[in-house]
Amino acid sequence: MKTYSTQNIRNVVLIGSTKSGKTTLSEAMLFEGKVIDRKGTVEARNTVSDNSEVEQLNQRSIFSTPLYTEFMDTKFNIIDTPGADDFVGGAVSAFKVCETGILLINAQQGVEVGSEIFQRYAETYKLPVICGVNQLDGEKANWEGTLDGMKEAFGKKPVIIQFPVNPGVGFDGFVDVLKMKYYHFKDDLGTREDLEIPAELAGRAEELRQELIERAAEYDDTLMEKFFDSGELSEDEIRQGLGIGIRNGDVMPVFCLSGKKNIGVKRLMEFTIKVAPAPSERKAAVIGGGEVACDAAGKTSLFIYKTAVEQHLGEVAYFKVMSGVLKEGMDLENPENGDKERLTAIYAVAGKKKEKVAEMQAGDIGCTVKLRAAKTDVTLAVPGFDQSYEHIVFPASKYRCAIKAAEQKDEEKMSEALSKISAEDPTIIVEYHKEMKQTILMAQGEQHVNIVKWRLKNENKIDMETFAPKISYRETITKVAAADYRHKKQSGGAGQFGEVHLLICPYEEGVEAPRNFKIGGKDTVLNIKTSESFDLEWGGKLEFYNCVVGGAIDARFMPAILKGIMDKMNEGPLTGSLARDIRVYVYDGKMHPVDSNEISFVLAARNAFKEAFRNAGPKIMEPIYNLEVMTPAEYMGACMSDLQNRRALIEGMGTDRGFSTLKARVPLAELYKYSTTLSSLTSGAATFTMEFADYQPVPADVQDKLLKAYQESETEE
Ligand SMILES: Nc1nc2c(ncn2[C@@H]2O[C@H](COP(=O)(O)OP(=O)(O)O)[C@@H](O)[C@H]2O)c(=O)[nH]1
Ligand SMILES: [Mg+2]
Repeated sequence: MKTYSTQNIRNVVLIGSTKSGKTTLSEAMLFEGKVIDRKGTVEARNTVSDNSEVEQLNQRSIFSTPLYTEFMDTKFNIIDTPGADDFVGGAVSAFKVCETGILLINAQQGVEVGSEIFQRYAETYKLPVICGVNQLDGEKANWEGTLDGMKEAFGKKPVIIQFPVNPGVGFDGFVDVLKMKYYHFKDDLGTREDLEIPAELAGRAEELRQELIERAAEYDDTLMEKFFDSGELSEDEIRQGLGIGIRNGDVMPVFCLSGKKNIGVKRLMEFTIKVAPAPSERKAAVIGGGEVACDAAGKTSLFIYKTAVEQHLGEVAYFKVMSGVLKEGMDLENPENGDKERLTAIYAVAGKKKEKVAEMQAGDIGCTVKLRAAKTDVTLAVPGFDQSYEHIVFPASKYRCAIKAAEQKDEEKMSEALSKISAEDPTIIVEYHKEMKQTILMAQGEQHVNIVKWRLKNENKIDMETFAPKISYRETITKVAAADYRHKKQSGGAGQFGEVHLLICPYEEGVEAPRNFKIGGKDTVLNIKTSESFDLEWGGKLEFYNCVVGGAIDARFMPAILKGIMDKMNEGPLTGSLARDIRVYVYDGKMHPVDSNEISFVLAARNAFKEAFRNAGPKIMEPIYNLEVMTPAEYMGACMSDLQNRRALIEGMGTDRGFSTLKARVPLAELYKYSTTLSSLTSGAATFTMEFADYQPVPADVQDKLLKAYQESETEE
């Protein structure tokens, strides 16, 4: 393969709902560019793109796949992405290295949830979008219906460049109102005749051309003037105007396609090459501010956007050359940590097919193998470059579950396999939760987790079990209570003796420690001699006051008393959860001249604290999350009543980009598998985000249940 210059490279990412035909279209693009001489099909499991075993057996795209084709003297890099929201990580990392998105809409289905979700992502990540209405050859193809849906979902953005002739099984061509031609297809191999527009379609074509010109004029003053003066714009001027609109995200040009029958594929690529942004237009932001131009004259740098373990190759790192020229054998380093890497070989990639090349210019996408440490999201550059590209911002996890290997002996093997999976797919996060003593898997959805299970089973022979994660409850008190405890042991050798009188009350931020109490029916003023304040590791406070008078307990036993209390704070008396927000006053006690020692006071304090806690209106607190749901308006009622069953506190409703939004505070305990439920309630049309807010006491009935469950588990042990 020849070396392509930055001006002759285009990077596009294919997006759209599942089964819109992205993989089939990518195959057609490779065929048009003669990178392959026979087209595979998704059904026959022989496409270039869906080439991993897990994808072929599941008959769907799960990873993003880099491909390329050569067309009009341009290297047209394509990243095919999975359509399901659960596998969105692949698309989001592709957004980092592509300048344009091609959004496919299935004309047999109209605008689908997936189309809207991806359009929303493209907007969020500021990716210019060109739209292909695909599968126009399908039995149920509905052009007008699809267009109506697009206007509803995308507002004014869609601008028609082409309309189909004979949509449905006889689909054999389209009228292009930019070129003012009728393109007719003679076979399924994309053999095209360029014809005059037939008389019966001329009126419609004229009308759409006028609309196109008006829209193209909208984004540039000179074009607008010319349009006012002459009512016309040239083909190049239309492209120029559309180009501006596309870059601003105001225009989404609409093309006609059948990826399966190779109709419209060439025209779409031609337009993309001529009108969509070139890599050289995009500057990439670096950590700490500043930008680097995508210029072959600059210092060499690349960004790894994906890694995968592949058969016969080991770990493959997929990158974009961000600046300069990358040459085979170059020594680069990771500017973030100084790690050195040699790029012994570089390849142009079309799925499994990897073609060795000697160099790649800024803007190109390729891969390398056998890097020592660099993974997804890492910059490599020549020494002295000293800047790292901003990291990919992945959507937050929407699904959390606890996991363990079905066979204890596989535990370590599983954790190794999982760390490989999460290096390939950073939207899989595995963490050990120290407090709950559970391993937690975070992902984009239940399907995403199922694929992880599948891979462990099929690629590593490990069965992984998933279950609801334990909730990190907290315990606190609501009232004042006092308790005394004497620890005494006098059998055999040395005796043990310690007696502690203490009082506890709730801690409130910003309130001074109270001093006046009723202890045993008597008004008492506690005089704080020394006080210690602890910010607990698990959140909240413990304040510890020494109020002992008359030397009833030596100061040297105070640390032991504190330790006894901390023991119980670590394992709350109600359910064994961590306790928080408590003030403890140690105000009296007794020592024995011989038998008193530290352990005696630890035990006395532990028991006194435990008893006081039980009498102080103890409460279990649970983590509350701020939840924000985005849904089409028609599902708002269903989402709302579902949330009410989850003890949610609805905080507000609104609208955002055509969606209804709902904000609520919801206990974490009620959010297990929420993404699955929300998806089935809304046919997959809604999304949500969740974020930890604070701890709140649980309602009485929930507290009773938790207490009972804890008592049962205690007696079992
Ligand atoms: N009729 C018709 N079917 C198509 C077309 N493109 C894809 N398909 C079919 O739609 C299904 C999904 O295609 P695929 O390329 O895997 O879609 P993806 O999920 O977007 O990658 C497969 O059964 C394809 O054969 C098309 O242009 N016309
Ligand atoms: Mg696919």
